[in-house]
Amino acid sequence: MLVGCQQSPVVAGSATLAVFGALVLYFAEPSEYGKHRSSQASGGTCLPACVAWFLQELPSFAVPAAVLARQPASLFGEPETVLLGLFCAHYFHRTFIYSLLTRGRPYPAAIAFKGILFCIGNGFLQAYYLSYCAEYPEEWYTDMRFSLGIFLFLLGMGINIHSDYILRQLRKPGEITYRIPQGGLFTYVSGANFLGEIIEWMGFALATWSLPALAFAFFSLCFLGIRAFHHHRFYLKMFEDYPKSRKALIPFIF
Ligand code: NDX
Repeated sequence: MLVGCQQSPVVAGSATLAVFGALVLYFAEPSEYGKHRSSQASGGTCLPACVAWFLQELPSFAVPAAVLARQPASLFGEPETVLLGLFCAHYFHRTFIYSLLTRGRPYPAAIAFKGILFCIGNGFLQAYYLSYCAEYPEEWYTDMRFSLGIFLFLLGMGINIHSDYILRQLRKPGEITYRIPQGGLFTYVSGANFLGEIIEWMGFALATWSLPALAFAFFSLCFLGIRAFHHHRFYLKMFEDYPKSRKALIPFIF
């Protein structure tokens, strides 16, 4: 079946993502999982972290991968499919590697459920746009936006994976204690993994030059930026010897 591009769902989906980002900034409340799960919320049903992250992130991989698999073979190697492939690669790692390695505390089922809905929506939006709406000129691979965007995407992904690795090493399997992260970009900021992920999605927005990717980068900046700030505040409260020069998200600045 041939699917054509409908601009209105693309604009509506992107606007919804941006509004979600703005709401996160407006309410500025910590998302109640991990170190910000309040004791009042502790009665709710929880899932093992690996199960929750696997289920939550799976749609972000499966939906675009299914759309990609339906593309005609003639489009393989074109910028649209390569860029969608990169999106799938990020979520392949998050779903099948990060989830299975995590040493996180049990995760609230209600948040995992909302996360699943979010990942279905975002996965579909990015996949639909890149598969049915995006049109790139032949010289896109040599365009500065593509080159710089891919560089930032890979740099951010490297920072994100390395920082999540540092966090994982702070615990033995089965432990749920918090320690001060050291090394890598944690030397400069409390939210090093978040900084990496934000750089990654900004790079993706640049390389795709698309409204949905820009909206997702904006959402990630709001959601992860505020989370980095909440983590920083948590560390300052919890550890008297927390490094004074360390910032929340942006080295030397904030
Ligand atoms: N999942 C993105 N809002 C979210 C799930 C929740 O991938 O309705 C956004 C994502 C969703 C959210 C998602 C979207 C908004 C939702 C929300 C639920 C409600 C909300 C839908 C989809 C909503 C409105 C109303 C606006 C619509 O025990 P623990 O877990 O704390 O252990 C941690 C451990 N750790 C330490 N261990 C020892 N010592 C320490 N000091 C430690 N500090 C941390 O490390 C974890 O096991 C692990 C990482 O913890 P943390 O807190 O640093 O990262 P986390 O937030 O768990 O994220 C993990 C990775 C990370 O790489 C991050 O960049 C990426 O996932 N991520 C996370 C969230 C969103 C996102 C990416 C994105 O927007 N791109």
